[in-house]
Amino acid sequence: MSTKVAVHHDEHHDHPKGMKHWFTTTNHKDIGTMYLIFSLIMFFVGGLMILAVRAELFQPGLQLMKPEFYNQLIGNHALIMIFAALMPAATGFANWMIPLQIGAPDMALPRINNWGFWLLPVAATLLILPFILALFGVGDGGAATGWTLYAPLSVQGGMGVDFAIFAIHILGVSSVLGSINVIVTIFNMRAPGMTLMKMPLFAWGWLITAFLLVATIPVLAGAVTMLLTDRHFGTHFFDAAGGGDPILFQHLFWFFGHPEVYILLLPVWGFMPQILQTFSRKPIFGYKAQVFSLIAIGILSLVVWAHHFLTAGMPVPALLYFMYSTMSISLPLAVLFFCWIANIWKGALTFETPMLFAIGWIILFGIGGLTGLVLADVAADAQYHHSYFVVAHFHYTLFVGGIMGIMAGVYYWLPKMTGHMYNEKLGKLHFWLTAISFNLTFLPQFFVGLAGMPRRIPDYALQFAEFNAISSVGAFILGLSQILFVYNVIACARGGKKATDKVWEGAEGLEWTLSSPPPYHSFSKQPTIK
Ligand code: CU1
Repeated sequence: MSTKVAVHHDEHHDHPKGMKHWFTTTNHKDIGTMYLIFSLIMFFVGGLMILAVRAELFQPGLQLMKPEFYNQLIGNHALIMIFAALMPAATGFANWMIPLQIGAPDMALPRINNWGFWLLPVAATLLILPFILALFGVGDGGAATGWTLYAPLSVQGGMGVDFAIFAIHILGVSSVLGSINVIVTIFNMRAPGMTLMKMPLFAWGWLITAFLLVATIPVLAGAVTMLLTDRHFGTHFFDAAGGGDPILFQHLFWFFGHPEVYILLLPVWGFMPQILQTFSRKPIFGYKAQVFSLIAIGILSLVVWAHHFLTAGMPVPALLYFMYSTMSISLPLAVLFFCWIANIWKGALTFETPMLFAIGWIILFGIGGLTGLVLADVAADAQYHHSYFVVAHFHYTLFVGGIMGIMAGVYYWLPKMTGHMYNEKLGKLHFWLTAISFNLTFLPQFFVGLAGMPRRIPDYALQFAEFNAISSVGAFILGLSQILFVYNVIACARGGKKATDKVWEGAEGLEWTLSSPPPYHSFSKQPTIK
């Protein structure tokens, strides 16, 4: 028996043209595209901020800016990269792919979907506005507290902290709306026969991501609201003199902050196996093992938060608990790594740009994972804490695991989204420049960190000079290389060689999971359930 799944019927509606179209669209592909474009723009805003930081750190001795402004750049770089670049990119893919992968005509809540997106530019404006106001002599610039907004510094900080708090509230509303939409879509809109254990792994990764967001964003919203009332309404939640506790803020923040790391990674872990199987011409290895590992990591990520402040003072049993629970995440994560490697093992490999990014991603993200294991060690962490080693570690996880992963997805799906092929030569050049300059930037940071250089300082001792110079040169090459990416994406969207139905020669219907209905056509056709 064969059941035809509902096809798109957008053509039959009268759509407004121009900007009004984008403000009112409920089409999941349109909204997905807006998320991806927004993400790309903010990637450059956050990138420019950190290039100014790397310019300051090029050599010891203050050169370019006041320490206060330096701190503002560091904190807002992180806020923008996490909330305005990485999360929207993953949400953009969710909008594009989840309905197609599970055989739904659109997302379940299309108008909320539109609203969820348009909250983002508002929040991003709030993050950037204090910098612009400061140019006109109003206020003292953005939050200078780091993205973590730790009390008591953030209680005393300037106007920028209020902007950051309000931006986080709006970003949180946007994320929760998007997450509810993903959960409702997956639970209610799957095509007949598409059971949960047949869903493509990307939908699984996002389902778990959505639950994590719903569980943790309200805690962050509560924490920054308490911060707001401490700042302006005389409460003392985080003020020891008034009976409060500054460490409480760290607990609340990282109860959100640690799962946030997995929120950024789970969607990528979801689609990466699809890329690996396409370019190794082998079905996904260990589908069920991967699903259960994703779930296990999602659950574990909720109970390990205090490893971010092991040195803040905790009873020994708590220290041991947070150490062992953190380390236990490496078990399901290792299962995933072995599945990815087994997927390409003895495959008929070809190395198109998405595959280059995928393989570079496995290797470099592996370094991020292993150095995380090192940091989880309570005894050793006393040495590493607040050093540049931590900065290097989380860029191997978040720049590689997040951004390079997203780039693999962009190159993989771009032909299907635009109907055109991107320039393969430019894509490969972009990969090699990115991978090499990334290592040039962040490998030295492991060494200066181990040698004792603290993070979040605008100046440093003379013995760290060489490694910092190398790191700054690497960062500028890394930044410039991304222009190739933008050029390639825009050129692909505007024209070029037509993409074929199958796009990737080796895919042959293996694009999703073998157990799922393979969509053999372009994305505008729905899969047929046999
Ligand atoms: Cu963490």
